[in-house]
Amino acid sequence: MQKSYSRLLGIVGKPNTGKSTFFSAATLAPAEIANYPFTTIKPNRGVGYVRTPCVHEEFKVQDNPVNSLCMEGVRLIPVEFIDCAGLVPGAWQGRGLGNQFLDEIRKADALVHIVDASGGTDSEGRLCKPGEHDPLEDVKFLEHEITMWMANILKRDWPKIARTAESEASDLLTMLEERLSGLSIKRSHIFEAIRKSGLNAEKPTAWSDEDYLKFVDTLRQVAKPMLIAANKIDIPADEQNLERMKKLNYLVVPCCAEAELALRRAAEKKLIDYKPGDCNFNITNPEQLTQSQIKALETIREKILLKNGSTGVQDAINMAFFKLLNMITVYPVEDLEHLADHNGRVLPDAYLVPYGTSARQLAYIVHTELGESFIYAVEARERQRIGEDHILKDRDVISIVSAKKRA
Ligand SMILES: Nc1nc2c(ncn2[C@@H]2O[C@H](COP(=O)(O)OP(=O)(O)OP(=O)(O)O)[C@@H](O)[C@H]2O)c(=O)[nH]1
Ligand SMILES: [Mg+2]
Repeated sequence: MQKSYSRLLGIVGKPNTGKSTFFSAATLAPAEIANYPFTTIKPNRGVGYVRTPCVHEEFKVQDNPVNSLCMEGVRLIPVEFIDCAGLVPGAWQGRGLGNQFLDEIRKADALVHIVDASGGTDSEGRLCKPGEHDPLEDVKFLEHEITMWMANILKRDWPKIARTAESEASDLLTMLEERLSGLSIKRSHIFEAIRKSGLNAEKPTAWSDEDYLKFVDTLRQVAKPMLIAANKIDIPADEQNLERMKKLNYLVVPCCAEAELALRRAAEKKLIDYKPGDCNFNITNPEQLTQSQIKALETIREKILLKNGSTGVQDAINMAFFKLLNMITVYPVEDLEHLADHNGRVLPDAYLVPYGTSARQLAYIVHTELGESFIYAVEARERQRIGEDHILKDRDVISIVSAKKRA
């Protein structure tokens, strides 16, 4: 069993855009939802799933999932979400629930920005006529708030860090790494941000205020990658909004969080057959539904699923893990013959790991002891022996042979 969830996804945006609705749809955890700003005051945390085709059909076996679920050939791997309080302009200076909100995203590895694509909420999240507010402004403002928040955290120590990096042996990367570790910012992120911003890491004292902000802004993009969930697509709006958002260089996923929540709740009560992310559903128990409930479900089918291919919620989650964070799925097994663990459970675990993970790193992820006593691994599809440095591929089934035991 994977003890800790591999990554945390932050659900962010201004108030009243549907963050808690998205969160609830993704996790089925209760969260307060209402059509006024600042409904969420304390962040909600919960577990949802990444969806991927399971390998059991390809290997022609029946599986017994342990750390994940398998529904009709779809493997659902748990991941953690945090639903943040809404953010208003000036939050980095403490406006609204500003600093509290920003503190919540410290631990997030990637962000889903829930934008009200209908333009029916103003910059503070108050209801207005659809189309009255330009959703592109929300994208710019959120980038600015997060960058300024990060810049502010580092600002006090920056002159000293820059001076020390130049005058002593201690390098800039190490000092920034220490200072920023509480924000889930890694050395590789800092390295990448310096490289991308084209600044001279040998002479940080020469960086202007503008250079410093450019570095922090780049660091935000690298360390807190973000995609846009263009929510409330059920409300008729200017179709150009989506196109204009895509030009901002983001992954943009059209969404109807409200529809996903309705479908997930109906599926939970076994009223419909629906897996998160499906393109359609079957009503299984019509006698338990009122006419108006059936009508509402049919409207979702017609206006959202048939039109857009899905509600977009699961697509946004999958894109966050597979595209923004570049993760893959791997299935470690002990018994290569039966693709089972030591209890005979077939394909028990599916792990989400970053692309670039080696066979030995996987062994360490499964268990420290297994990593330490690693000898070699076998890839089940080709039945090929692989060495410790072998880089794993998506949907690999891997048996690890160690000096102590197999896994
Ligand atoms: N039409 C439509 N309304 C939605 C959708 N998603 C959420 N809403 C509505 O938008 C309003 C705000 O939803 P919440 O989920 O509470 O929004 P929030 O972003 O968490 O708001 P705060 O916690 O106040 O920041 C509620 O009335 C929801 O029912 C959607 O896809 N379509
Ligand atoms: Mg909320």
